[in-house]
Amino acid sequence: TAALPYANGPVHIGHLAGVYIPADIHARVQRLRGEEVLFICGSDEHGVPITLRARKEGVTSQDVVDRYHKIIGDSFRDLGISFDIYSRTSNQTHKDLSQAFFKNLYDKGVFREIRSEQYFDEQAGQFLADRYIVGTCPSCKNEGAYGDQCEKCGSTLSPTELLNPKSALSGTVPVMRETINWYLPLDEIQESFLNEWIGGKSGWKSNVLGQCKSWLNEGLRPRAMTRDLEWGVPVPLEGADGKVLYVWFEAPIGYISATKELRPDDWEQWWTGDSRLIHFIGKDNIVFHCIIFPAMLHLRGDGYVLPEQVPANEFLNIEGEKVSTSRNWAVWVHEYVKDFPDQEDVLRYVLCSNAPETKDNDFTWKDFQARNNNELVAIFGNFINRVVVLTNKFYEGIVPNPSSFSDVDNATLTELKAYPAVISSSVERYRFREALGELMNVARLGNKYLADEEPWKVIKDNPERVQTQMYVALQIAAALSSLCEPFLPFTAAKLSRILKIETKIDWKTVSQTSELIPSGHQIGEAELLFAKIEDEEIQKQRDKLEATKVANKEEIASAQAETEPQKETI
Ligand code: B3M
Ligand code: ZN
Repeated sequence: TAALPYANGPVHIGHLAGVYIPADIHARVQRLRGEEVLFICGSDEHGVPITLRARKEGVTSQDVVDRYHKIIGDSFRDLGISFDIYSRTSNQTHKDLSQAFFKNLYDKGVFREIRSEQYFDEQAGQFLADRYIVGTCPSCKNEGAYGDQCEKCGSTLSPTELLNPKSALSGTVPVMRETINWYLPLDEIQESFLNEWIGGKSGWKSNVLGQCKSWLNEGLRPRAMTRDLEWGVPVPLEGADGKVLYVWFEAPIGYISATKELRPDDWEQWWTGDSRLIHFIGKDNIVFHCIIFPAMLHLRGDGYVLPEQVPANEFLNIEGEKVSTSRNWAVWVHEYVKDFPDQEDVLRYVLCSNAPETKDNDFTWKDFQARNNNELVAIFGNFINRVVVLTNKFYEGIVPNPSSFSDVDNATLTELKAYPAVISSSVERYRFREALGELMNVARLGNKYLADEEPWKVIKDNPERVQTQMYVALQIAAALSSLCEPFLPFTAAKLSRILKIETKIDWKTVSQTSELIPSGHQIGEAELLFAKIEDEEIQKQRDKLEATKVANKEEIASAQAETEPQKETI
């Protein structure tokens, strides 16, 4: 699964680098290795960020989610993210399944019904859950903290912990009003299950385990799984009018309901038995995927599998600054695909080489350009181009017959066969940058082979030897077309077209046979795989970012400017 993005705005490259590209590479590698894979995602269409956005724009929540569900879905498709389904949590299957899940736990007596005083906005006439309430963070004193979280210091909060609370709806100071909600007793579940279960996860990434352990060390508290809100999945209980399921209760169930939508007949098999459940997420979602959702699945029983791995990534900054969607300090995927047509793989490549796997990382347009020009063009593209041009020049595009293999030829072909295992092993350990480095080593292997063997010189005196050299080089090119597919799917397709290899070569074949493209096979004409990116294009993107700074400067300045009184007394 890949985290369900909130349908309250488009996706930016930080989302891609942290979640969707690693998840996609992982899914594609598993498929090429012959595993049965379902890669699940969809829009998260409930929750306060959505209603707040709708309110700000003066439209309905449904309008907001319809608009962004489409934009987000298109961005993923354009970038080649190979979900088996991209669903949404406002659909009926999801509503039914999440209500049934809640009812199941309710009937088991899992929830604690707690009557408590909650903030209520008298002007807006509603309770203020989560992000409807803003105030000062008790830990770091950030004045813009939300009722569920302080984004500055990362503390998880409940509304009553905020200092100087204010309604995000009307700006008024809320009053306390009594209400009933249903709580998951995480304190009990910690003792009976979570301590031991998380304690046994020695193979999880250290950033993930670190966060989990700090939660457990602090001691978990019961957490409300229902909210007094309009927008969401209604609580399926008598007398619970005006209450919906907490978005973090039902959104992860979205993974299951999307599976059901896709595979109505065998969806349960995917969630039980020996399935390997892997959640790709960003670091701000760790507690929900490592503590709350596993607790829900565990309490549900019925053989539901628990996550085997939650390879959460850190954040990607842009040009040295934190992404800010409100300040528009972001590179939006739907804008990138317009500005860089047919260069989806360049973005995939750069974001994977730079993925924030162990710490926050930085994206810069200069680095984007350098990685394209010095790596994709100069190493990968250059190798393929030489092979295809020489094959056309020497043999009219027909793969030659090899004569006898030298030691170097044999060593090269043997090395080539090891790559599926080498790359898979990095991917299995969630080291996508390392895996991509190994892919580039295949192209380097090809370049080195050609540079050492110099077929363009040898052709004069020993044309027979060149037949073997080009045969070997073509095997490397064919292997690359399969090995690059998880990382660079558009390039893989283009390369198979150039080499006229019809079917996808699976990784078993790559590691078992030395012949991926046979003698006598006709390849096509050379085509550039990657184009050089010029300074002007990069400057344009940097200017675009700078312009948002200027725009915000004006906004900040005008907000801070002294205002002339219109009248002395009103
Ligand atoms: N929508 C949060 C986020 O985008 C959330 C993920 C849900 S995964 C079940 O950060
Ligand atoms: Zn804080």
